[in-house]
Amino acid sequence: MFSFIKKKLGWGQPEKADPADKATAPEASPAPAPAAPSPAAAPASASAFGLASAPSPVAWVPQAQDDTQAKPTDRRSWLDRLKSGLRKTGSSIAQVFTGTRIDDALYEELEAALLMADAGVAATEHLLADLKQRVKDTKATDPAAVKALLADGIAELLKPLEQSLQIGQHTPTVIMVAGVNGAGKTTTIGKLTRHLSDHGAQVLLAAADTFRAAAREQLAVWADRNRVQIVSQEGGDPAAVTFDAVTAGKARGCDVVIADTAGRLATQIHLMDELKKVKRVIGKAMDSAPHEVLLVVDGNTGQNALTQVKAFDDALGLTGLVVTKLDGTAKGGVLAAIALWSRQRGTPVPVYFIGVGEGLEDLQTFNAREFARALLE
Ligand SMILES: Nc1nc2c(ncn2[C@@H]2O[C@H](COP(=O)(O)OP(=O)(O)OP(=O)(O)O)[C@@H](O)[C@H]2O)c(=O)[nH]1
Ligand SMILES: [Mg+2]
Repeated sequence: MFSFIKKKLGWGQPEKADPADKATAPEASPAPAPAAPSPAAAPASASAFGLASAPSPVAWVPQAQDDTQAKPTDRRSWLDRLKSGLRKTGSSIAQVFTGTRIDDALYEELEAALLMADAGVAATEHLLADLKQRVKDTKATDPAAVKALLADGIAELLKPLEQSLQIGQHTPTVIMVAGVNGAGKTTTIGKLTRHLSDHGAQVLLAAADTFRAAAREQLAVWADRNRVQIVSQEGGDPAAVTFDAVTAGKARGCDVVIADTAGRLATQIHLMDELKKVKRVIGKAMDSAPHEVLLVVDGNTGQNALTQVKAFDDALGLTGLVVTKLDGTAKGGVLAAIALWSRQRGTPVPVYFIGVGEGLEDLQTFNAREFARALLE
């Protein structure tokens, strides 16, 4: 799920054996978190990361492509949910290939199906042109073969989005999380925190959504469940809370600081300015930070997801995405649109995780090939 820069002791080891815990929702955590971190809990120093001696990243959590022995069942059932989520839409790209001929009618139907699946005009045109070229090159003659070529084309387009979140290059690694209201920011942070702390990382959460009291409480619940530290202030300023959290994270030698921010629309200028200020202030608290600026997007929002990505990128310079709720009515094609936009941007904005439900195990790494297949089933 993540790549961690190898730490001298304990890191890079397989996931802790606690299958029952993983299979259930986070309520399973036995003990409550300390309200405030004690100095005694102070942790690994920055020197604990052997960057110079161990420069290669170590993947910890099962990934479909390189860790098939650990928890294959989890990954499979998750993939089934992704498939059934995408199937729900009835966008039926697969339907296009049930005939016997490859002709203009097939390409027209495919164009309509891709547009219906939220791929957008540009990515649809790109995929059609790419497919025609592949058909020509391979001299494919039946629709089933053409469908496989389309899967190749989609996987190739999506491939640059498939990257691991890197943790451990900085102490702490500071991650700022943004997105529109209800996209799944806080839930994603909770799931991520659980995975990180399960692997021995010391996490500190910044409750920078000071807009609603309930938001602070929601994050505190996740901190409790995961037994990690949290910095929050009643009615505080989001930038001030984040500054305090990063400063505390540095002083306590935390591995990761994650800042939860309030949901907002990119069109709300003053709220976007507030977010920019949070980012600036993180940089004041720690020179190289934030190391990641993640946008959480709800996969159900279709082409609007691309609009959000562009707008938040303009304001903040995104380093990664989390696409949630692909178990709902999401059509998935928007990832092709994001991939094409990423290509034009020069540097891709990777999709670190995708979410297919509310449970812990429902946040998984993005795999381009799996996703392409799921889209065409
Ligand atoms: N079905 C499904 N629900 C999800 C997923 N991710 C999050 N949710 C749900 O979406 C709802 C909103 O999630 P939050 O994490 O509170 O969203 P948020 O972006 O923090 O919301 P605000 O802070 O209000 O902007 C919750 O009910 C979550 O359980 C997912 O992948 N699938
Ligand atoms: Mg929230």
